[in-house]
Amino acid sequence: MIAPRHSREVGDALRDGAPLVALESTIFSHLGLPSPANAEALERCTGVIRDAGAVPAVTAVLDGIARVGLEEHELERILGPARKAAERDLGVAIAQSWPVGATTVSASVALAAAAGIEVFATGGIGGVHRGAELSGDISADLDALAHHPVITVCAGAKAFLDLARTLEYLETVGVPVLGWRHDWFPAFYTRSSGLPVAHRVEGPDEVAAAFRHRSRPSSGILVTAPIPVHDELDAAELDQVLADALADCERAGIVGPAVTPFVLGRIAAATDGRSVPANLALAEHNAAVAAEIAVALAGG
Ligand code: PSU
Ligand code: MN
Repeated sequence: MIAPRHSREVGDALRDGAPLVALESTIFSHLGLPSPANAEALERCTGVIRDAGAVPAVTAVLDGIARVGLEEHELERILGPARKAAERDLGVAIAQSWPVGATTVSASVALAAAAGIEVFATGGIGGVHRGAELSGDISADLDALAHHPVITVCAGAKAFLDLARTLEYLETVGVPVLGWRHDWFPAFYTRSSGLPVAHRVEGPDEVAAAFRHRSRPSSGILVTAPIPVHDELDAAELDQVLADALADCERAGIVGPAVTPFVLGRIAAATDGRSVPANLALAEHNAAVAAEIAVALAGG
């Protein structure tokens, strides 16, 4: 069993029952965002969690040790080169003493659960890939949401995935999808994918209550918070960018865990960095929503 090491601050918060929000590290590494936007994203996400009265807990593997909460001077290590670590890779990253393992959503919810943290914020989750009926490519994020008692707050998933099948998968494995003051599953850069979410919620108390009364103690909940209105990008323009990125991926013969970082890189390049402010805004917004939920959970 994995027993992550806490930072001093996270250990204190856990002992005191103070609100905590876990964060992944892939989004802040070169695999998720270009520099220096990745550092800004980390600063804004941790800052907004603190402003709301909660404690941020960045997950990672550093020098072969699984971590929940990093000390201030360690944060810069996740901004540089890192190896992508999904949940199944955690044991290997420890066994092989990886210098920097950047945790994905699946690894982060696993570490959060192991530490006893119930709320996690990210940008977008992985999902069922387009063409998965042939490739079988379904992100381990979805299985992890179903198997760890953690509330994940995201801005939906990027539309290079098959969002309809992603929602079907979540229904099958029993993960409730709660739209944060919104009726539609968001598509990351845009507020609505055109696909309805199972339920709409109006605030943190409703999410906290739905979590407390879930039927399976070991499973999680997905909260989808759309990108703020003034940060939303143009859907038609994005469709072309996503189609080109997927075609490049196929031509390059990229498969497996390399697919998502490759496609993310092509999208960033094709939008000439214009997608980056939107990405930062939604990540910060999700962290703020997660902190509100963590505060509600701690107070109830
Ligand atoms: N989608 C994004 N940005 C990201 C990721 C996904 O818009 O940074 C990262 C997250 O860490 C997510 C992972 O958990 O990619 C999913 O990878 P895969 O599709 O290989 O499961
Ligand atoms: Mn995959």
